[in-house]
Amino acid sequence: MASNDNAAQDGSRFQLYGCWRSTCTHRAILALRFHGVDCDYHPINLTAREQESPEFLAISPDAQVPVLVFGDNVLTQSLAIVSLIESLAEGSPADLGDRRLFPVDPEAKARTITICERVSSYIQPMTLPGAIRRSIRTHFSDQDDGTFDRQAKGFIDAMLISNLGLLDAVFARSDGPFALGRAVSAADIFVYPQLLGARRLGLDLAPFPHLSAQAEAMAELDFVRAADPLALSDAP
Ligand SMILES: N[C@@H](CCC(=O)N[C@@H](CS)C(=O)NCC(=O)O)C(=O)O
Repeated sequence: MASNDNAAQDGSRFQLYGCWRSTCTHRAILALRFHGVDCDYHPINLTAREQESPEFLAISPDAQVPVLVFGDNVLTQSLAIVSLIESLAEGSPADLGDRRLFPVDPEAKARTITICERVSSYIQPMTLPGAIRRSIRTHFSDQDDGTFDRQAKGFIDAMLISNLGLLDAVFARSDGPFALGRAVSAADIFVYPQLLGARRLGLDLAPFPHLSAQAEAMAELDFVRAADPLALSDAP
């Protein structure tokens, strides 16, 4: 596991284990950049199954990224990581004001988490053909004539299209390019990496005009540029 060392600016020290093509890692980096926090980035090569190596399993037995280590704490699950980053920023001397990923208003906060959940539960798992293919094959199939891969791709595309359609309808009700309007929230940092991932899978986003507008608006923001996964040390 290689390491890319950057000193934390606020005196904290975060170790982030991730992978350039992991949308969940991208969420964590977006949250760190949003709050202007740096980290030491440790790339885990998912293609080489480095997440299953004894060294990585000793850090996190979940065999998944992202993993955020700070002090004695080892955190998995990007929603928990994003929430922790915001809570720690809240505790720092600077007043967050409106610059929050999770709105203070309870109803807006719940809507934010609803969108994060749709991405986490119904979309992101579908964009991991490697993990899905491996586990379905292990349990149900020993065929390798290409039928399985064609069926898996059809299933993945159908799930993606229906869930992106549901999200597009949510964004259609917003009065700005972002999920909740003109200010970025955690919902946006969950949705944006998925849109990049869907494009990588060859999916046309044109049928989702509100999501396309969000992707364009996000790409213009400084903190999003600073979190570009293609700038990570393990990116191709
Ligand atoms: N719900 C978890 C999902 C984590 C996850 O699925 N990570 C992927 C990369 S995005 C992974 O590590 N996959 C390992 C594999 O493909 O074996 C989160 O939000 O952090």
